[in-house]
Amino acid sequence: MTKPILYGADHSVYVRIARMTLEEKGIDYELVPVDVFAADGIPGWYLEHHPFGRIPAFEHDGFRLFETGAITRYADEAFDGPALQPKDPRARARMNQIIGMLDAYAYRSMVWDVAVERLEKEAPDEAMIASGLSHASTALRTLSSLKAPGPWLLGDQLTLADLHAAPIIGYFVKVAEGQSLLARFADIEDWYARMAERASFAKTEKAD
Ligand SMILES: N[C@@H](CCC(=O)N[C@@H](CS)C(=O)NCC(=O)O)C(=O)O
Repeated sequence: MTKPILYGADHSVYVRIARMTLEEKGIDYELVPVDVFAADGIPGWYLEHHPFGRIPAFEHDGFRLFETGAITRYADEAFDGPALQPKDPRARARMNQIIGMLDAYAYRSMVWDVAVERLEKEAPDEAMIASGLSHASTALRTLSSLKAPGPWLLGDQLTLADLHAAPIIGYFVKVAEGQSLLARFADIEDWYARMAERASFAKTEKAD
């Protein structure tokens, strides 16, 4: 089998989720840079990999995928390495619930409405940041209520839910408001500190 290819940029939260998964599995892969925010638009060739022009996209022996959740589940199931999904149906459903919740309700509010707005805008939209923080608070409270006892979100097994959540929260805590909100959820703050110590997290950290 040939080395899988991941298309994307190292600043992207979703690319980082896929990269952390590949790192945790011990899969050797190639990261092919794609700039979806390029001044002259998304490269035409890339739309054949991802018709919506988002990152990441993935390719393995001619098999192409987009959508991070599909990529990470494939990487877990098609390659050797530690299993990143629980076998128990209820634990697996909980993992999938957390991933779905993060995609639907946490990513936009934490990353775009709060962190990007605060970091990148000359005149940040304070109403957008306040609304983002309110959604982020609900997401963190829910994550805390869904978290199983133990070091990781599902308990003793590190799963795709941990690898999905860490890059989103990692972006959120780039700003002071993110850090203070996270500090109100001690179990999630402790979990995040454990995630931040993992080699897969350090290796995929974008140098500013
Ligand atoms: N549903 C997609 C979301 C991917 C996504 O939104 N990626 C961001 C980067 S973190 C992106 O490509 N943004 C470009 C844009 O919004 O135009 C997935 O799961 O892969």
